[in-house]
Amino acid sequence: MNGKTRRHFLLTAGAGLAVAAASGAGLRAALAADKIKITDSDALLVIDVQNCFTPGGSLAVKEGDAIVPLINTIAKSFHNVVLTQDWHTPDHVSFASQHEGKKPFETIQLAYGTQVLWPDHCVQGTEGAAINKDIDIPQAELIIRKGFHKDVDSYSAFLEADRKTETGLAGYLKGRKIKRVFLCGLATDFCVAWSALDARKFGFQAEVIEDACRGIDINGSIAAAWKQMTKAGVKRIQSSDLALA
Ligand code: VGL
Ligand code: ZN
Repeated sequence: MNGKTRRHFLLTAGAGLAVAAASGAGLRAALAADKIKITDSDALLVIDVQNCFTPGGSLAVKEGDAIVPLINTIAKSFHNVVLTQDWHTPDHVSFASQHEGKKPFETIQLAYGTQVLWPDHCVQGTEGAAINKDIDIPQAELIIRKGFHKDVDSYSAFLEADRKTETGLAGYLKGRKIKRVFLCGLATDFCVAWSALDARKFGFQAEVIEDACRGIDINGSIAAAWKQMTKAGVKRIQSSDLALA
């Protein structure tokens, strides 16, 4: 082998080794090393996966039920899981039916700011407010209900729409030494986004699992929500970014 041929042989052999190392078990290990590992100081927040928000419900989110199997799979890797339930009085201020001449998806001004008006949904104790029957997360340790004050809405699982009244979730998570929350559920542009933004406000790391959420999308509200979340330091991830059990 002359010098030139030998150098060519070494380069070729070297490239072959690199390919071998990057395939099969080696590749799987290399990719797994990059994935997000879930620990006991993490919690999964499963936001509002309720009958009213899934197809057939009064405020149905497109494909709202399609995320249920994925949420169940993701939840298996978490020790700490909190579910939320939108939980309104029958005469709730966020219902268009309570405002003469107003239709769903119009807005009104309330003392705490602009309120979108919705079809009646998630009324306390009704079938529409129940968690989707296919959600299978037996280890879930807390169900936090929100929006139960007649005159105040609460998209956020942390803070009501007056931006003052706490639901108690931040205190609970701090008491449990949780540092980071992962969010999934409904709807990306309302309850998921507001909860993720408030998680940051209360000092938690927050990561939204995009493919485990679905949105309502009123006049570009999904894109606007992502923009706001990114600005606030909320990470936008996919379920494939997680090191799942
Ligand atoms: C929600 C609108 C009204 C949500 C709740 O869960 O995103 N959206 N109430
Ligand atoms: Zn609501």
